[in-house]
Amino acid sequence: MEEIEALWKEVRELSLGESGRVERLEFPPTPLQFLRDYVNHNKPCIISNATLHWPALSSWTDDSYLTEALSSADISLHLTPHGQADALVPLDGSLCFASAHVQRMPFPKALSLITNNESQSKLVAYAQQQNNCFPSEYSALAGDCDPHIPWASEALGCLPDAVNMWIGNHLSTTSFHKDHYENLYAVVTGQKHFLLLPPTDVHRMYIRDYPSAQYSYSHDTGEFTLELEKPDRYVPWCSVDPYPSPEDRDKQLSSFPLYFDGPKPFHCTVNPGEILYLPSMWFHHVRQTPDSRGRTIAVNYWYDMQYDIKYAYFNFLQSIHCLSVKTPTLVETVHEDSGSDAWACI
Ligand SMILES: O=C(O)CCC(=O)C(=O)O
Repeated sequence: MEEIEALWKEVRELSLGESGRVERLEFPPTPLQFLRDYVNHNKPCIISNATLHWPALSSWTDDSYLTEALSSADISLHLTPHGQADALVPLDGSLCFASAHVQRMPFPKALSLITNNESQSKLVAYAQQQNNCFPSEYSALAGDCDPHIPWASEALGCLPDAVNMWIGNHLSTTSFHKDHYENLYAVVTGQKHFLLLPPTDVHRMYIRDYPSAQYSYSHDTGEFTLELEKPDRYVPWCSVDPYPSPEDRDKQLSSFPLYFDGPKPFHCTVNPGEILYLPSMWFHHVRQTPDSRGRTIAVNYWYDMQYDIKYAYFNFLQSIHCLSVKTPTLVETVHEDSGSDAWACI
């Protein structure tokens, strides 16, 4: 295990830096600079003044512009009781991987559900369809943003595989996960807060298989039900909640010491007009602060990643099963002078 902890340290010392901050570029890089300094190093950065020419930056702050442009568009809205779509939630005494109730509805109705801040409401709506929804469901807004990010497309040698729209409120949260894409994430209004961990920190995420479950929402009763998928299906998912509730805090800290006691995650806030380069395979957790109209809007561009030697190394690392060992007898047999939270690699 010491070798794996040394790896976390070394990638920070040699490449990512030890401050826990994500580098900010004042202006978009050239394709060469982007490729050489960030993509090749699998290193995130934030690019300021990246989208100032997009009409979206001014027009999407106006609800009536959006509802008129999309008056006849149906969009996919994700509904959950607490704002955590695709996340671990308790069911019958254990945790399951719960997917949101997804409903297609006219955009004006969807926007009013997203920005509905009634404190007694038990429903959190998040427009977060991830199937290249921007050019399809939101095609009326296509002229408000660039169809791709030119310096990124040139550096990566391709156009994006998918462009997605994200419209959420202060409760919308995305739990820790990773994607097999190079991600250019542009915030249009409101702010997004990311926690990031490099792929080399995979063992700190405690990825486990969870039974998959599905929320259903009844508009008549205003209640959600959550049921396990039939036939059973298991989803490998990160176990760590980096912002546990006060009641859950001690349990999280003691169950996931490698996350909570290890190097701090990279933390950044992405503002309107900025793009986060989120490299492929990085673990990310996302929260948001809405604008004065109660919503955060972002558009992201997923580019295919290179399945190269870094990918092969990562798969190898992930295949080494490290267990956080709590049983003193087992610890002693594996690593004589370890503390009570020692590790075994098998
Ligand atoms: O904005 C979010 O809530 C999540 C974004 C995300 O996970 C992604 O772009 O891969």
